[in-house]
Amino acid sequence: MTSVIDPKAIGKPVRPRRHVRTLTGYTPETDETGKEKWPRGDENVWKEGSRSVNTDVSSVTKSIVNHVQTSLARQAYNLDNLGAYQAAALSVRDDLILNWNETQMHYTRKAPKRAYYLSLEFLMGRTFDNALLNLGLKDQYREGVTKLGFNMEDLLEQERDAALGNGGLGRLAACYLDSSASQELPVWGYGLRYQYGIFQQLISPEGQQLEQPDPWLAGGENPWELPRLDVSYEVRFYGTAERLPDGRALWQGGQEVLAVAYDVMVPGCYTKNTNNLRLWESKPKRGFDLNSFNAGDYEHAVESSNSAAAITSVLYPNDHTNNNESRDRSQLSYTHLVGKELRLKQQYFWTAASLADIVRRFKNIGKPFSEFPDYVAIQLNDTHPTLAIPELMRILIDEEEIPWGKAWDIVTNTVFYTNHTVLPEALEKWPVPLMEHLLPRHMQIIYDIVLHDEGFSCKVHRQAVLLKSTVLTKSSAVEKKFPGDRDRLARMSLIEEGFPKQVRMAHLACIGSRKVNGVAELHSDLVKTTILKDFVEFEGQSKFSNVTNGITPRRWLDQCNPELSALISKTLKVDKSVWLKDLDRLKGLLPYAEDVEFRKEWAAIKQRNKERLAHHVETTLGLTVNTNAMFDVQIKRLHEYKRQTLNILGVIHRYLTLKQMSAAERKKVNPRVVFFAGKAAPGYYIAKLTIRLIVNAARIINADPDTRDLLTVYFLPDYSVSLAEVLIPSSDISQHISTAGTEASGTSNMKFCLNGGLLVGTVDGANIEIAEAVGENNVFFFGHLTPAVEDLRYQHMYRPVPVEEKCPALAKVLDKISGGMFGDGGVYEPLLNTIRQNDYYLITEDFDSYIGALEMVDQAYLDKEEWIKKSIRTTANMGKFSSDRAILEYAESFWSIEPVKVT
Ligand code: NBG
Repeated sequence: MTSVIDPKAIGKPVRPRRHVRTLTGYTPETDETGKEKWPRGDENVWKEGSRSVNTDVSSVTKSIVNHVQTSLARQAYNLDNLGAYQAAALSVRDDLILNWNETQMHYTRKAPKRAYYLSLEFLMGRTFDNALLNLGLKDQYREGVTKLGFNMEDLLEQERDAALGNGGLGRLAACYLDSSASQELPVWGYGLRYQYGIFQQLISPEGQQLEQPDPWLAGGENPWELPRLDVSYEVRFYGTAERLPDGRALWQGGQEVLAVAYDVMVPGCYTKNTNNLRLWESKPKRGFDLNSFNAGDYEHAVESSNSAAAITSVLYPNDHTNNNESRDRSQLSYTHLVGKELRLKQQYFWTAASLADIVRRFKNIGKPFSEFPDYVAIQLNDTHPTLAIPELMRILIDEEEIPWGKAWDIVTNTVFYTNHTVLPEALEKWPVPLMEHLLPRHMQIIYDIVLHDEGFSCKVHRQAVLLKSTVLTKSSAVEKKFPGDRDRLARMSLIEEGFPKQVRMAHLACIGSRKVNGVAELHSDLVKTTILKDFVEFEGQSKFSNVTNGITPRRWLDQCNPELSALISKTLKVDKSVWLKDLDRLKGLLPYAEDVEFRKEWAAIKQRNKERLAHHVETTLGLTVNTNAMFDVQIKRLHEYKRQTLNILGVIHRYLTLKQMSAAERKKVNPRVVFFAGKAAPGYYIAKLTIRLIVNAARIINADPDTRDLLTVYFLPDYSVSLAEVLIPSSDISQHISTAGTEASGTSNMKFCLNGGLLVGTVDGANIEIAEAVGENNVFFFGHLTPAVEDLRYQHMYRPVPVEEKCPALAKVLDKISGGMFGDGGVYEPLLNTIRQNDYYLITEDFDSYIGALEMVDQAYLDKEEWIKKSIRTTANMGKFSSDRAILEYAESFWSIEPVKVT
């Protein structure tokens, strides 16, 4: 016996651990006759021991009480609402796990082609209610919880939102997961398990936005996830990449961290299919750096472990602005230096872990890599996961020893790219020196794509490989098609010249993908005619298409507006399990627009939803809301292009107009309550000033006895999915008023219309398709159209006309603000100057027609019966905007996957 331990072995497992799979992945072996063998022990004992989903009230209560006793170690004596929520959630979790387990087993057995949705953001919101509705167990749980002496609504309020996203892009990803499971499609999501989601927003007494971290996991265990500590991969950063003569490279050294999986169960609606969202958490490879530890350098030892853990610690708030004035100077250095590297690290960490997992699962099927695209489709949600392209190349070439041309074929038949913005400032670019430092091998691969064939033509590349020529002229394929067109070569290059040079991620995503799509018709056209125009000319139209976004009617109607959902089921005489998955059935409501009784019920539900919102505002902010007024809502991220500024300037204009009216005139005015909610990126100075203006304008306007019955304004802090669920069903109108051509799609517009709120908007994004679907007479459009925007901007630059001349009504509003009507006018000057000078977002151009549209809204609202008819017709025609339709388009036209029903 020896007592010596080799220091090199410390921290390493005694025996090398194979990747051990628990819960999923095993499929039964068969005997000679083909009959499945029971893997171990007595089959009957196992079967007697297993349980199925709780479906009756008494098994529900039993399971909740069990969790109170054992999981929580509490009793009826010391159980509060939070404890009761936790016990009930754990009970639902048990049910979800049963379905999830069966689903994963079923998919593994069937080995169908699967799709993977890579998204840096999943804005899931709360899970409890959604899970109950999808399982069809809401009533049983409500009854059970009541029997145990609790109130279901109170328990639902205990859950914290999972806010792992910024806005539309992240919420879209969540809707798509719901639809994939509901449509029984074998789709997995891959994302990051941030310790901190999007920041919490507070508003100071002066009206300033303050940010506070969102430690959403701090409350203890999150019942909606399964830690899978056995599923982990090593991910490398930095180091050196040495090219080998055979075309491979050896990437070594640098930092290695561990990616550990957490699985989030995604239940489909009225089906057993329960899909998976796998979120990665970063951990140090060993507890900490043992060399430093042994040398007594504890600080260094802990530092390196902290740096690994930091990778998934926080979600980045998106802060793209089109000029430096908009940005807080103090944030410039921070976001640009430290933040940039960490963000790139996040992106690589997540794509590398996800690909390692996808490749492992594919290898388990035992097929050759040439068939990879027959089993795997990878959807890039925007450019954030674009590194998946060089990473898959790296795996195929360096690890699987597949030649370049074949590898490129595999990649370009597997990957699909969705673009979510054409705003130039939001297109991702990474400095070449940073990429070279952090990901030396990937930079080599990107250069290889540029050098050998610019990635545009495998044929050219194969020739290069055959001829063993290492250097083909840069962009040879493009050069061949467009000889002498140097500008085009420069425009299309993956590398943008400059100091420093930058990698253009949208170009890489485009050439490495099989299909590229935008998210609404207008947006997809703009993608093809602006940012990717050269690529369309080079590769042809067929690679580029449109999939208009969609929303899940489960959360955005049934869950947030249960009374309306019940009325629809009663009226259509079909169970909600049917129409919620076949949303075109809403068309059946159209004839009822003519039915007085139905209209009464419809209006009464809207009224109760307004009261619910008023109650929420009262209990959270202590403010009283006039529920007899029209509710006018704008909720979205604060951004200049979304023009919350236009809205608040319109509100002030309305206020000034009211002030000038006689008492008799005021009597004829339609009372209005305006709600705003949304977060500004912490470093986005101009957007934060807009919040400040809204809050201070609200303070003055709401206190004015002359007008307060007719106009009040609220800024509801800390916008979230859960807040949206209360706001959306209550709206009479909602505002989607981006400068034409800037909002790729918008998805809250769909949610409002589905709930019978009418839309005020510009001819932009999905507004256009909504108007087509519901009828233009049911929406209130205004403003310049996309083709006019560039010319107007040019005029602003070179032939500016003063606001006083162009738009006197607006000039008056701006003067009042400068003059101090809402507190020190000087504070707002930088915001007002963006309008007075340059006016990039065309507020001076659209103001008059915006006010005109709001007047039309007032007119239309006078005729209440006609208004309700519009509301009913709007809901009835929203079938197209179900995320089920959208996900089926992706499944059929892009991924070529089919439903795999779990029976
Ligand atoms: C956003 C667009 C929205 C769109 C969502 C979802 C990004 C980069 N884009 O208009 O601004 O609805 O994506 O597609 O977040």
